[in-house]
Amino acid sequence: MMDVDWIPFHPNPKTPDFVVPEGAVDAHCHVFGPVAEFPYAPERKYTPCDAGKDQLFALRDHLGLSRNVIVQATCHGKDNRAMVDACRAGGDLTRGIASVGAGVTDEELADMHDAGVRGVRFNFVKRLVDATPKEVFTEIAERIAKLGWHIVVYFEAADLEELIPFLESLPTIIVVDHMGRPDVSKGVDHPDFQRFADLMARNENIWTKVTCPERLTLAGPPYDDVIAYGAHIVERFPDRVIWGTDWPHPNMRSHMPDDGALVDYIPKIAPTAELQQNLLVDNPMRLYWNTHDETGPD
Ligand code: 0GY
Repeated sequence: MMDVDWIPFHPNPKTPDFVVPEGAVDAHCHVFGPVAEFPYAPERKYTPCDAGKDQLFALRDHLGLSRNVIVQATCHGKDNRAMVDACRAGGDLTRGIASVGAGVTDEELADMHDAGVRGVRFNFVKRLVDATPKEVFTEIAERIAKLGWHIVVYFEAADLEELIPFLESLPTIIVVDHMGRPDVSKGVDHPDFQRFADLMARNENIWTKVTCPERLTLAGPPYDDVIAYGAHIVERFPDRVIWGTDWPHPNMRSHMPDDGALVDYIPKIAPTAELQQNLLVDNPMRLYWNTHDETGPD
């Protein structure tokens, strides 16, 4: 049974007014279950509604998007079967990001690579996961670097300062979820957000997803209070930003966004055709579709 206060994804998102460029990638989305086929992990911190690959691919088509990067959701723990199954079903239109432990075997990594997995996620958000020692993450990072994979990192703004040395020690590209989750009551120029922007400025390995205005907002839709944050990052780092829906929007307890409205938000943070092409096509294609694809794992 899903959590009593769980809000299911929007049943009927609008057709976006903004027409995305040809080949646009939803570079942050998830699949949940379906539980009858892919049970949720016993250690999960929430129990969602089912949200399977067929619904995800239907949303992709409805929004005019072309490709998906499916990020392993914490409700499935380190059991990547639902994500891998979706990647295999989506074929070359789909890539994945896994969650693995130190015990993952080389064969399992190779199998995931074959399915389209191109990275792992290190999660530091305490309400979502039990803590993993940094030494374990370091060991995993060294192994996946050999596959040409990268690392997606999820943390809350308050934890960034402590995490910086660790992030800068990692051997791959790092993609930070949701701009490091800034507190949007503070303003773009606040030292907390500038700490994140400065990190990106000095370290070219650090990319970010300019995602989740619906999570960061204090004002609610249409998320005008988040625009300045995304616009700042897109303008400063046009070659290291990617975008995604975050469908089916885990743990949105305040409201459920209309995914079509999330697409309409894109030109507010990427106002020119060139920035939109970078954000939605060129950057995610470079990161997820061009590395090691011909050769497979080393
Ligand atoms: C997100 C955000 C959240 C959840 C997860 O894997 C997850 O459970 O990522 C969240 O609750 O903030 O990026 O989907």
